[in-house]
Amino acid sequence: MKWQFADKRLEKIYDKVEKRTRLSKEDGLLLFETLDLNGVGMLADRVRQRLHGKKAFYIYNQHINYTNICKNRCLFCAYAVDKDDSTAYSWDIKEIEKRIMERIDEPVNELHIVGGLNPDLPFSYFTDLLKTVKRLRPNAKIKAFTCVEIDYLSNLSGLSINETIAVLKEAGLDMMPGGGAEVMNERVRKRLFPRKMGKDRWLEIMEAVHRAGLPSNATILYGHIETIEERVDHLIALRELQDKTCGVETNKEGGVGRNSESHKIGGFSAFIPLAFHSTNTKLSHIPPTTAVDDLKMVAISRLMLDNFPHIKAYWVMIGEKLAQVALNYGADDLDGTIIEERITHTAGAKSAKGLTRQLMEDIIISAGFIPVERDSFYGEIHAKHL
Ligand code: V47
Ligand code: SF4
Repeated sequence: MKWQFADKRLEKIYDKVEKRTRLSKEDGLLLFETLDLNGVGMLADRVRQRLHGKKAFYIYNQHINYTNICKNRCLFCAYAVDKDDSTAYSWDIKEIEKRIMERIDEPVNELHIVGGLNPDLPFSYFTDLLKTVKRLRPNAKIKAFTCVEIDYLSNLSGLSINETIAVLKEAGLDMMPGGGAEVMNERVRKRLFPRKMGKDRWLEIMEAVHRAGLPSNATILYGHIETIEERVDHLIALRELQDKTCGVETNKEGGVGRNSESHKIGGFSAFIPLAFHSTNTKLSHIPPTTAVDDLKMVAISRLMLDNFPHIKAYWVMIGEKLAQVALNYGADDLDGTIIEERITHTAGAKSAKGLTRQLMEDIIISAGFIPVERDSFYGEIHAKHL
């Protein structure tokens, strides 16, 4: 029986989804405007089930936020401070080594490493950091540095973007996280992150990263001053870049749920909507996102990003409970077990600091899905069949 939409306008999107026709900007706007949340969720779930069936992925990972000193001082960021702030820190290589060794007996598969732009750190710090982590954790993958850090490191070293990526890759960089794009729009950038790069530069660096054979993720920071149209434009810009690098051989070892093949779907692996948390920021008057907005953002990302293999429900930002529900609204990945996430928790996130593997699997199983522990390239490590 065909789904009965509360908002009949969604029927034309249903037809497109069934025929695998790409959704337009107008479709994206309608999906945000409609109050028929379950209708939007059902559409996203059809795509999600087509791609991944009942599988829900997660990774055993560790976050390393090496410094909170940052010269950019974006208005939405609670994490960054000035050098002379009482909470300022910058971990030297010995400290990084200590943090890795503290958890060396755990089966960590991925190190997620990002930090502020701290002018006191020389370029050699970053290559030493990668080499040290690789030496201590040779079997784990290193997902590190946003486009903002790559741009900064290129300026710091005097190397071109391509040369910078090559040097970092040689030192151990395996893939890049999705941060730094925020909302790719000049109006929003000028008001919230004027010192940070704009859309064209972010896309240019991501393209270079993909062409160098490194996969990456992409994100959107939503729930502040951005309009619905700006969200849709952001998604379409990412979709276009993914189309553009389709055919470029990014060496994803495991590929998208496959083994030992390079894949041909473009360099983005996963898209992660990041819900804005305003506590301790210069935008503390902005209320938290609602559950409806969080679920719609996940579902519409799944529908608009037809060339992205994975959509993450980032439990750190939307909480474990809503992330569980999001598995029915288009998400197929809950990110990681994570210990010591700092960026969102400094901005008031109430979610746990980390999840055990057992808790992660319980969350997935009780939502009716099959937990699949994965590596950074979505190679399956362990699937718990029900
Ligand atoms: O770019 C900063 C965001 C991002 C706040 O690729 C905030 O797997 C909410 O990119 N409220 C960094 N968000 C985090 C990131 C990420 C996270 C998880 C997984 C992956 C991945 C990437 O955090 C920044 C910015 O958009 N952010 N401040 C805040 N107050
Ligand atoms: Fe610095 Fe990143 Fe925070 Fe902006 S979001 S102030 S670049 S750490």
